[in-house]
Amino acid sequence: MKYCTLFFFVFMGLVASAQKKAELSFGVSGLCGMCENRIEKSLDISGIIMADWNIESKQLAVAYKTNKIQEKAIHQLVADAGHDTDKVKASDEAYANLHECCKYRDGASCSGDKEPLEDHR
Ligand SMILES: [Cu+2]
Repeated sequence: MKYCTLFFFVFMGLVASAQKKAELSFGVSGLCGMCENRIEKSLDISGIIMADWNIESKQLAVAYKTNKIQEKAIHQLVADAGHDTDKVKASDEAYANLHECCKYRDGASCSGDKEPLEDHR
């Protein structure tokens, strides 16, 4: 009986830690499929359960574990990849690293999600 009680508490502990997750959605600047890959890849880390950027609405949906990462850090990761979020602006340096067609601040436009070949002629 004693062991049953112990297992019960261990089990409840696991359930509780597994439930420490949250979801959020915020705006992220970007243009094309390459941006989508870049944004989602920037959140391909431990603690992030799911990251999905919508190219039409420019909204990024994220599911994450609150004991591993904080909301602010998520914004920072995306900004570090060169994309402005609702709360954190990308540094000029990070922005400069973007592909030419992804420079959303300068009115760039992507032709679909293909990489333009005539770029560095
Ligand atoms: Cu792009």
